[in-house]
Amino acid sequence: MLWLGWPGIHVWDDKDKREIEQQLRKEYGSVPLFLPPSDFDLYYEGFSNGTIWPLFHYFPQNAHYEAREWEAYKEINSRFRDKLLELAEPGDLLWIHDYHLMLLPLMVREALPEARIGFFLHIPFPSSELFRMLPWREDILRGLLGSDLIGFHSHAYARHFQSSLLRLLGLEQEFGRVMVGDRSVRVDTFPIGVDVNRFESAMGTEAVKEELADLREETEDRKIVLTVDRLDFTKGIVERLESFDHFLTENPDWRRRVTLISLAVPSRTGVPEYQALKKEVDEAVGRINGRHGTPGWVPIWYMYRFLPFDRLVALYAAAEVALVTPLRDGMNLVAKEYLAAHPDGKGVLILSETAGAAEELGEALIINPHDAEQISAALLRALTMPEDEQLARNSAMLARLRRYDVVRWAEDFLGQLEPESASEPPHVQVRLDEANQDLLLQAYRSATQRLLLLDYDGTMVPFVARPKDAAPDEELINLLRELVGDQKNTVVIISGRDRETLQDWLGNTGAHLVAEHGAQIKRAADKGWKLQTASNSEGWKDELRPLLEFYVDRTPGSMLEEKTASLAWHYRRAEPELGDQRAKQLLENLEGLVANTPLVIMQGSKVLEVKESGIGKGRAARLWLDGEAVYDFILSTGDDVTDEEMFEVMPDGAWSIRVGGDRVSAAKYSLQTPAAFRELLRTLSGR
Ligand code: GDG
Repeated sequence: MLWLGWPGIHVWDDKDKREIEQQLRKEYGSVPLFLPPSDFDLYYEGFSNGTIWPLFHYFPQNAHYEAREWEAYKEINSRFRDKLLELAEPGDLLWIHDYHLMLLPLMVREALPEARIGFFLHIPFPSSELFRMLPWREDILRGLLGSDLIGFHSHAYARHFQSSLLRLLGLEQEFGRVMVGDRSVRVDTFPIGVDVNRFESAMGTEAVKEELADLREETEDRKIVLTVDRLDFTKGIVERLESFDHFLTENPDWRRRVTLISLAVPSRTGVPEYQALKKEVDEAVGRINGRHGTPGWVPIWYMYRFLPFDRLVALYAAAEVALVTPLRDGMNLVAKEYLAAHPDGKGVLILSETAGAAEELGEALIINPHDAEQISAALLRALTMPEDEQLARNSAMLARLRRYDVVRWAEDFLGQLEPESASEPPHVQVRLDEANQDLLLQAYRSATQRLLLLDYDGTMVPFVARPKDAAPDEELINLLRELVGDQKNTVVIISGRDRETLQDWLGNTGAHLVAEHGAQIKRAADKGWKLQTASNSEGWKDELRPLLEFYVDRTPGSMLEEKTASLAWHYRRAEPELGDQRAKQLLENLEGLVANTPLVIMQGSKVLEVKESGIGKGRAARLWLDGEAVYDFILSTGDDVTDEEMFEVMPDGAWSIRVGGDRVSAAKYSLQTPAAFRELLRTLSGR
């Protein structure tokens, strides 16, 4: 394993650089990347910590958007790429960490298309409504999508990320995967753990025992409430001090019996906002100590510095209560470390609901960090909590922390990144890779009677926002004509579209046309269409139409399509989540109405369709399969559930291909995109 990172200092002298390089390599197996100081500030304090950090922590008012800083961010990311390209060897797994390097995955992907790249974000990913404020939002998303696996601490962050992909790039996810061209990117959650063993074993050392004894003596028999953070506006330090103030005011009997030890580690001290925050915290501490302190009792012990590990562990161990109240936090390791430093299960953790850790540590006293009243009540409850309740709460959390510690976390992520263990969704098809395409081509060439059953939308052409914009291009028309022109071929275009559109768009290819999922068929030799429905009654449409229209009205962007034997409600252009929600409701409504009627409901890709039963692509395909001709090569292709009926009736030996990535399907093979299928059509037509 090799670490690559900025070494934390600027070095000008080449000899010094070499020396640092050698030492880091030898002692830590790490490689420093020295960065130009001018760009560095724009990159680090500028874009990373002045734009991304506040925006991703729900402080948009603190975020600024400077083109210069963005340029520096790109520049530094590309320096990381260059260094990585020097170091990486074929077969290496590359794991990129955090918000400073969000463009790096794509940069590396472009240079090393076959690389295995993982990315982990240590901070929250905000709601898409906040994320979209960023002027360079698409670049950031595309940068991240260069990865094979993107990890977040919590399910909520993964959801926000996926929602941004959907809303800003129109990319949908399926089984936690997103298709980017013909690559699939996985999005998953890996809540980071702590090194539990390190804390447990530190507890037994002399150094920690001594520290602990000193602390006990200094605090006498007072109870200790501990807070530990980097001094940052996301940590809610001032709000927390004020809650403690409120607690002392409300509970005067606790004066002299409790001490708040507040450890704040200096951070980003060159940035004016952080200097202002430091002043605010200093003043709050002074004010509260002035208000409540008495001779011999200082309510808040405030330390503004970095402590050695032993002293930190002793503080954790001594504290009866840990007060962890960030306004936003990716995970928050302090909460977990506090528990790890209490292997006997004693102690009470008060934890903010807006820390990622709250998703896992549900047995803690969970509070809203803006609610002084609630924090004050939680403090009282924590200080008076019976020991058996403490043990019950903590043992459940400790067991989880021991199981999913930081080593498991890293192994889990890297394991998922390994190509062989990337778990596939169930029952997916075999990819129609080059070798399989060669086999298909051989079978095609050696056949004398071929049947080609081709779906249109999502198979031969990609989906577009408005269905009427999906007309075939000239190349497709020519390809189809060439295929139809081959005496050995029977070409059937089998679609859910209405007759007029199919006739208009594809009538001149000479192919047989099947419209409305098989309700209407026009053989190439015939002049007109033939209706396939059993009953000619259309009375049911008048009954259902008002309901569908109601859904059109309450779902902006959706529309109603009326065909001879069906009514279809399309919601591709609706707001995605609203569309899905309304589709579920409509489905429920319709199910009640069509029970015991000859009608069935079909769920396609962003469409709900009611049609007469007995109509379907499977039955339509049968008309050819069961006809007089004996085919020695059969190809059927489609992309959505309406095509499944067709795949299901395919005889052994037929080539069935589902276009559009991996999904549960009766088709044998999959191709990722309509473009890949187009390429196959070209090969078949001999181009
Ligand atoms: C990110 C995310 C996410 C603190 N003071 C001292 C000291 N510390 C150590 C603690 C703990 C760490 O610093 C702080 O933990 P955070 O969880 O706040 O993490 P960050 O590194 O700031 O940042 C965060 C984390 O990544 C992991 O993914 O949890 O949400 O912002 O380990 O022990 N250590 C010593 N002396 C101190 O005075 N020795």
